[in-house]
Amino acid sequence: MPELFGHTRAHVGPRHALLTPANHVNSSVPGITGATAVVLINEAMGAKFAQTLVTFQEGGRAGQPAGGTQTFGYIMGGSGTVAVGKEKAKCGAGGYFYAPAGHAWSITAPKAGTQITLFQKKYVPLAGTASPKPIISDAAKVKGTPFLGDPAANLQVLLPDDPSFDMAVNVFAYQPGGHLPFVEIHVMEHGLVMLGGAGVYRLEDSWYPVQAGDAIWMGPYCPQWFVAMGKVPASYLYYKDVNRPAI
Ligand code: UGY
Ligand code: MN
Repeated sequence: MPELFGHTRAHVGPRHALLTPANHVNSSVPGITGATAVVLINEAMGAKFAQTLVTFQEGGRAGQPAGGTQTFGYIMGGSGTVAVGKEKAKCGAGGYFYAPAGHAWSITAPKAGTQITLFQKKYVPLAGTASPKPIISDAAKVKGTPFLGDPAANLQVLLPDDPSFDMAVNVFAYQPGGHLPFVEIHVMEHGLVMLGGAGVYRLEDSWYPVQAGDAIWMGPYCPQWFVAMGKVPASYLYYKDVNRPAI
């Protein structure tokens, strides 16, 4: 029981953070009813996006009217009806949606216990490029590729690789012992949630044991590396900002 006597695996610093399910505290968020919402990452932490975990009771609802914010939602478990603009579909675990800025979205009729991770960011338009279109899809339909040729690290890119998008969301799955090939240091931020398995995440100069349900913020230039440990594959869902000028 690591939380006994005030211990925690969590850490919150200026360039990275780890939050575990044992640290969760609910917030009341406009547009979310009949559900708990935990704002894991947002501007108050130093990030330029928000990552929120929503857990529905029966009859719960989440949604937002059209505005300047874009929303990506991923169903971690359970099911519900997703609507983005005029599109509507029933989605189960692995289902996801993307609501561009200017499009309302909602999740209704959730099975009790359904959990969704939301990544939200103010959209930055790119001159001469049209805005992205709404998407409702399923990760099971997205083919993965070995990351930099390594079959032990499989990457699924859930949003189109297209300059109109200023955010990417991917699923990374590692065989036991699979790891990032080198310590990455880059300008892009990440928001991440462990979907399954376990491993060790290096963030700056600290190494953290992590497991399903843990959430991580990596700010710009946060040195990062991951190795999957244990006897089952490990996977995580993660956000990153992309496709915009350096200055
Ligand atoms: O897309 C990425 O930057 C990815 N390789 N980073 C990560 O998994 N921490
Ligand atoms: Mn990275």
